[in-house]
Amino acid sequence: MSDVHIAGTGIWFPEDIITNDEIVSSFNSYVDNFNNHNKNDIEQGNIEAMEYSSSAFIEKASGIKTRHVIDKKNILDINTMMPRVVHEDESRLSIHAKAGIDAAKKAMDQANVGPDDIDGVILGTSHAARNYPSVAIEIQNELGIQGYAYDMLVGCSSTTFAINNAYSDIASGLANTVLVINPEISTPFVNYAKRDIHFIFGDGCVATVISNNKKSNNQYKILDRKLITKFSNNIRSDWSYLVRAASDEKSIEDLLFYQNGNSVFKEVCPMVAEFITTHLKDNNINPSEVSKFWLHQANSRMVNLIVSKVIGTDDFDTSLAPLPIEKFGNLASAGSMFAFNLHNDLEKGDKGIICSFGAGYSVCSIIVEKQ
Ligand code: CO8
Repeated sequence: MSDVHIAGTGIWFPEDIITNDEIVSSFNSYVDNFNNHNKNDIEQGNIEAMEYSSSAFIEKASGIKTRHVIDKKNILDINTMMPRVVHEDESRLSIHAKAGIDAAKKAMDQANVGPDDIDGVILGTSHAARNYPSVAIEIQNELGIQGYAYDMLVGCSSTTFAINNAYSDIASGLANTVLVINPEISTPFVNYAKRDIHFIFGDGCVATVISNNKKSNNQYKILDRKLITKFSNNIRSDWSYLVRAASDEKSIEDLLFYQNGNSVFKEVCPMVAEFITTHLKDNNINPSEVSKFWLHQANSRMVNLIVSKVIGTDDFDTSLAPLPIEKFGNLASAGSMFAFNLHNDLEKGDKGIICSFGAGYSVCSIIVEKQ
């Protein structure tokens, strides 16, 4: 079998930026409104008063300083508290396709491939913009790519699981080059009135060309992949086509993203640290030989804790585990490959590890070597 490479990557993110102070100021105005409006009920003990959020908490707990979003104005407006979009329909490109095409073109340029070189398109995301037709097929059509295309959903591991599928397709002889696209437009699904969630997510998209052809000057050979899933209710989204037919009462807010962040933190960190350690050991790679850890960007403390467990010390240079979360927030499954795209200046022969973790739970690590 010929070697399979990451041949190029590209990212897209919206121009609008929200700082912690801005998101906190909006949230706290909502809290004032809520508490004033419900003053009597709060005093009588029927309703709990809402508490303020704080920039200091957000930066300390998550590492996030800013996030790029599709619609700053409406997210910060306490009368909307969500971005405004239009319904998907056949008159225009879908929001995921627009982001995906932009990132895909950059990845194809970097990989030095054109539409004729690509045999398949795999789109992985945490939230489908619609049920069908597949957005991957829409992008395939726009870019003039032949072959096959499909969408897949694996929460925060959608990107790495999609890269894994691309690898398998190439290794099995089904394809030579596959374009993987991961749009994560998360902000429409964030409850901006929830104190423990309102600051976490940003919008963005990453695309990756996986290939057995050697056309790129910046290739990373995929040495090995490892995947695991373990069921957990700690990160959930219950929104689906079944909502229309459900006979029990739930509000839209009940169906949005929710999590038990503290349990996720406690359960996932040791799980991922052990997973990466075992994966490296299985490949006879000492953790000290890893030049870069491109990890899922859920929380900077999680990234640093996982890396310190794997390498056996918390005394390491911050460049070892890049943290685009500081600027972009949590980009759901796109985070690890955003980190890769922005920080992949390794020397020939250097090794690195890409690892996602999140809803499911789902974990995937990919060991790569710079060519
Ligand atoms: N401001 C001030 N104080 C706050 C705030 C706030 N905004 N929020 C909570 N607090 C308070 C709490 O009330 C609590 O107070 P007390 O001690 O009095 O009870 C205190 O701060 C500590 O709260 P926590 O224990 O909850 O705080 P943590 O230190 O655990 O930090 C985090 C919270 C940042 C959420 C952290 O737990 C975390 O990042 N956990 C990991 C979560 C994670 O990795 N989730 C994965 C999600 S992404 C994914 O899998 C894909 C989903 C698909 C995308 C969805 C898009 C919508």
